[in-house]
Amino acid sequence: CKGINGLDKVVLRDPRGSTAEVYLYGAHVTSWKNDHGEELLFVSSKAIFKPPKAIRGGIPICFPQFGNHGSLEQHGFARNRFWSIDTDPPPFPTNSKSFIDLILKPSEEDMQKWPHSYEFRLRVALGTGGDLMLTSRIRNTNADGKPFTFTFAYHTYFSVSDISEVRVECLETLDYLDNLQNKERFTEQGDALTFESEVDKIYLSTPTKIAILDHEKKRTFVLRKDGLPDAVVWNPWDKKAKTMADFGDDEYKHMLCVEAAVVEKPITLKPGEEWKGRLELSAVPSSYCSGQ
Ligand code: TA6
Repeated sequence: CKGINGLDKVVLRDPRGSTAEVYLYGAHVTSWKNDHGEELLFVSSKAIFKPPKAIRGGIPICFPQFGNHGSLEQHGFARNRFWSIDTDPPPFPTNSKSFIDLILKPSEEDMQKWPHSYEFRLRVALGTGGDLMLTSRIRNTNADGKPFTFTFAYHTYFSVSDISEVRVECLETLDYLDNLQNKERFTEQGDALTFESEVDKIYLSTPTKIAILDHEKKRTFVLRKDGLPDAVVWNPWDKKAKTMADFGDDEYKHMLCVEAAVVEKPITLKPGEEWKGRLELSAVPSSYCSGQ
């Protein structure tokens, strides 16, 4: 169906009532609601749904480059391209009742910037418990025998009631690169992460499960990931928020990015090889012990 500015989008509905919406532009998930109809992702009220600008919020797909770690535009070009619905995907079993398969192949223009051919298949699926599952399958289809190397992130914006009441668990004691200090490497001290200023850290070799506790909403987001060893934690806070035209001055209080990613050790694929990166998001009552 048609979304904002007439952009095509797909709406997924689970029989229990949870929903998700994904725009073909950027294969960009912009909404994930639980079975009470509560929106769990953050999208800025000033988001610009107009190519070639990336939509501010939801789950931007960062490929073939995360951040400015390379020669391409920030976060690569996949989030700024029109994807197609993959009507004939290779067999890929799922127990989801509601999912969509999208595919991106390089345009001539993209081949100028990144001279490789690939098939990037993204499956967005709603699980029976209202979980949101994203699976990326990226295959090198270079005819010239050339391998290629990429970095990647699901740049997920979570909706939170008050950033100063949010904790992130499972990243304690890990090393991270601090984007605010020249990407220098540090070690996280002891306790769960809390937020009182701008943060932009790439945690390295993180566990497969990360928990985001929203105290006020009595809700815990749980990220489960596979093939995505790193996790980026970002909140622009007040000063940086004011510099972003597509982001409200106060919106930093109601969002947190925790991004399942591959940054420290880029992926190299030979022709014919395929990489898979899976992210499963769930939102559970906060009595949930994130240690489970
Ligand atoms: O994921 C954190 C980050 O790399 C920050 O440095 C900040 O630039 C953010 O992504 C947003 O990037 P964007 O290009 O979407 O404005």
